[in-house]
Amino acid sequence: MSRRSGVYLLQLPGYSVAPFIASCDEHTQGGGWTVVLRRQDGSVDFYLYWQDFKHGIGNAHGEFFIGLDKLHALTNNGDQELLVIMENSEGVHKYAKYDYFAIGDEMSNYKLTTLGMYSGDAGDSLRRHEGMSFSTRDRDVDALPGDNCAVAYTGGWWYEKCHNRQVYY
Ligand SMILES: [Ca+2]
Repeated sequence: MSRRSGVYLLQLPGYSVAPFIASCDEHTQGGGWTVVLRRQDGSVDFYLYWQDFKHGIGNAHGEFFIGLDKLHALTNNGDQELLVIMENSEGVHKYAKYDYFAIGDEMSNYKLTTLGMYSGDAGDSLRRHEGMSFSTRDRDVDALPGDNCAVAYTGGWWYEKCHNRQVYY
């Protein structure tokens, strides 16, 4: 492999003719990963709105989210795996890997349609979000009647219910 990790221009059929900037990881677990979300130091505010999550947040060099339209196109253009890596303050890494991952389009509220088989040592904690729609502070489509989990957790996600945390307004 001569490919190197870094920032590349990607072009996604079904998204746009024009390429966009993406970050690629060519060393973790064999490489070939497109970075779709990176949270590392709190430098970017993710308590944002539907349009922000739709188009993307931050930039490919730092904390960022690729955007739901691109994530939909990426996960509907051939089978994709999902790798989640977590690092604690002591530098210990854990991971969760899914052998298949796809989300729906905006009409479905970017529903997390499919998570494949889990492997890893971080726990299968994404499983409860399978089948959920993507909620943001201005669009509550979670599975909890009334309160908006995206407000309670100050960020967008495929929230199910958030009973274990108080909802603030
Ligand atoms: Ca709700």
